[in-house]
Amino acid sequence: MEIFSYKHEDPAWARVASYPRILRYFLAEKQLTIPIRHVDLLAHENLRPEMLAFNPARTVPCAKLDDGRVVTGTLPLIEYIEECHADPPLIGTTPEQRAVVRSWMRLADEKVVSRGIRIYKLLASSYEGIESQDPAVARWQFEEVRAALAWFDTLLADRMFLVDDRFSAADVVLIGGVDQVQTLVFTLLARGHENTDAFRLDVANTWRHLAAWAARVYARPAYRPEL
Ligand SMILES: N[C@@H](CCC(=O)N[C@@H](CS)C(=O)NCC(=O)O)C(=O)O
Repeated sequence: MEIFSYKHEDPAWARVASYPRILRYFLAEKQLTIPIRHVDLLAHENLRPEMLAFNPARTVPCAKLDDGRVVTGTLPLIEYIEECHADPPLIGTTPEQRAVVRSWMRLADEKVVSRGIRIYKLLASSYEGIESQDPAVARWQFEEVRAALAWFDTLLADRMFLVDDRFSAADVVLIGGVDQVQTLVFTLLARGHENTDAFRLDVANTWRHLAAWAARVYARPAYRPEL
């Protein structure tokens, strides 16, 4: 398998592309080294005809399987890698564990990660002419993210990690989202916006339980801010 993905050289900006970073963190937790071919999103390499023919969904990360077919979408890719490399198990060892972890992976993605990326696409100059852009819609999505983080904060009041007090791929997905949504303000600053306060989030000083959970993830040997 060959993975196609993207990483900005500046770690602060690397956090903005949360899906590629989630996959890098997942691989680090699995202690796996799989070749990653760089796709330069800023140069729109993903939109080139040969890339679109291979990956019509156009997003990264994606992977070319040994049989030549493409797997696209971070969650399906993580699930595939877990199936190929069972140890250490990050999704689960029983059908029930896997079902529960997958449902929390999906919730973290839907409520935080995908919204964070949507906000970025609504605002970033690199998506001009590619995605519809609207700061008002971004602002509304941002409030949805804020509500989702408050929801996760309440849930995490009495658990160590998202599922069964055991670190799992669901935590990998959520931390990628939590890191990303706190960097959205860079996007606005880069575009010369002066009033960036509307997009500022400070998890550590806002949501006690979410912050304590994040600190537990940050303390894991495989986690590195510069991932
Ligand atoms: N649903 C996809 C979304 C991935 C995504 O939006 N990736 C961004 C980078 S973080 C991307 O490839 N953007 C390029 C584009 O949309 O043209 C997933 O789960 O992987």
